[in-house]
Amino acid sequence: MARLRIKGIMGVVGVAGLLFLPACASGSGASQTKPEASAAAGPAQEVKVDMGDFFYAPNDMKLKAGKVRFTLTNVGATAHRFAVKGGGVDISAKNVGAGRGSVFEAELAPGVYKMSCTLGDHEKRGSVGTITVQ
Ligand SMILES: [Cu+2]
Repeated sequence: MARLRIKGIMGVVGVAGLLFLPACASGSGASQTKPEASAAAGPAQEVKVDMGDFFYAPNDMKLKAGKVRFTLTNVGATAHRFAVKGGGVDISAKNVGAGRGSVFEAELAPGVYKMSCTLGDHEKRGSVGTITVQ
């Protein structure tokens, strides 16, 4: 019985230690942030976009200014592309084949952007949407 009780206390201490260590580490890391790293202050926003024939889902998104990581999934039967245009920004991910995925990162300032597939006439057929960054 005595041994069991000691083990129980040790277990609690062990868990508390595990919880405390990561919190402490992240706190000191933030205070030591270098100027070059501050551009990516905080984690990138994660956005998932399904690209289909011919649509984007979602096709109207609202994001916060800063780094955005678009996780693209081509749910269509033909290749698609993800391009972001507006406010001096004109960037594009590489073509994503049917059934494939891709990750595309962009640094976006406040403004309204058009996201579209610039392959063929896909935009006209519906592969287009709006990104509003605040
Ligand atoms: Cu397309």
